[in-house]
Amino acid sequence: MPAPAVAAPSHIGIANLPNQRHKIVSRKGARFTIMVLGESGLGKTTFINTLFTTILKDYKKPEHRFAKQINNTVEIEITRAEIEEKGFNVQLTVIDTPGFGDYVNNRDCWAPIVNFIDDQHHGYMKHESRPERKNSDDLRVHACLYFIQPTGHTLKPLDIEVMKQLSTRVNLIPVIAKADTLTPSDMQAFKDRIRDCISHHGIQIFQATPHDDDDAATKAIMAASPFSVIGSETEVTYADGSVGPGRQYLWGAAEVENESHCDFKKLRNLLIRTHMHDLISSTEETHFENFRSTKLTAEGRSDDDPSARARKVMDTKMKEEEDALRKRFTEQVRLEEARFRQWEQRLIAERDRLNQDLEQQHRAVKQLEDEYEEVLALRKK
Ligand SMILES: Nc1nc2c(ncn2[C@@H]2O[C@H](COP(=O)(O)OP(=O)(O)O)[C@@H](O)[C@H]2O)c(=O)[nH]1
Ligand SMILES: [Mg+2]
Repeated sequence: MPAPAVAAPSHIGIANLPNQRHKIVSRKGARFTIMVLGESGLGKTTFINTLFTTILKDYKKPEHRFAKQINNTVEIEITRAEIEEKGFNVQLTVIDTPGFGDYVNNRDCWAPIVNFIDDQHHGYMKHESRPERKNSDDLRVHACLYFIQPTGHTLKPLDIEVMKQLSTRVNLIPVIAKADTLTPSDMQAFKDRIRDCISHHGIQIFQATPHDDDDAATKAIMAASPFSVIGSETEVTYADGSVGPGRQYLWGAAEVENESHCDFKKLRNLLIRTHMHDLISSTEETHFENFRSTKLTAEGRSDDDPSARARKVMDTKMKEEEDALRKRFTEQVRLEEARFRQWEQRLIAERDRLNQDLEQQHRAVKQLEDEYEEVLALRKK
């Protein structure tokens, strides 16, 4: 049974972004980065092209594309476009990955991608303390679309493994590829099994929260997850006479932007319209903070880490210097104290000597007085 249709405006816009639950922090606009991931041949590249074509219909600015080597083996392709509405800018970046699962040994085939995601957090963490940092290299992933093969059965062990790795690092959004290859009832049963599998394995996927109690659109969007998508770079005539992206078959067309054919529109609304800000803020507040605290704890422990080792050497050196200083200080105090005691002794001796002097003087005066008295007494006689 197809999910209920959502009453959404007909064109893609980001005008209501500032009306989302929180205000976007930067006046300059936001950076929003989506990554697509999954086995090769599932239609990831086609999906990206479909997404850009349908978004950029309304925008004149040219998109640009470039490839980036993330290690010696993996090359990612980056597509960028600035989308703008009513003076509000979003720099949309989509990262296409080459896909994995083509090799006999798939163990750790996702490692370069997971490392790439971590590297972005790490790069940002290093730049965080520098106010003059350059933002253009920031490729922190706000939404990771994981493409699932439309087998009609359930998730493969490889999917489970990769999704587990991703779910602690990014907002993970599962997507069922090539929705046109399953009948609606098979699709529904497939979705149910995937949902069970995800919760059974404790995989954390992105949960769009409704913006208020009667946010029916968000509820309908989340009810459709995992999102089924159809990708196409060609346009077809829809059953209602309109023209849009789709795949033409003898029996008719699979319509990308038809909500009873697939969830492409719901997914696009979630990403570009209703929950872009939630995806950005949860990346910064939850995933980046998770990364940072794990990283800092690990650095504190690790002896293999060169920076931790350097810090340790530094600590030891500082402690030695401190000890030497304390020793010098104690010695100085001891000498000063001895000097003071000698001085004190000298003062006491001097005082005693003066007191004796004084006593002698007193005695002399007394004697003179006595003699004087005697003389006076003699004279009176
Ligand atoms: N039936 C069907 N085929 C698709 C769909 N999306 C892409 N394809 C086809 O699948 C093949 C692989 O697509 P591609 O985008 O290169 O897959 P990627 O390796 O995941 O990037 C191409 O022949 C596409 O035309 C879809 O939604 N339905
Ligand atoms: Mg591709």
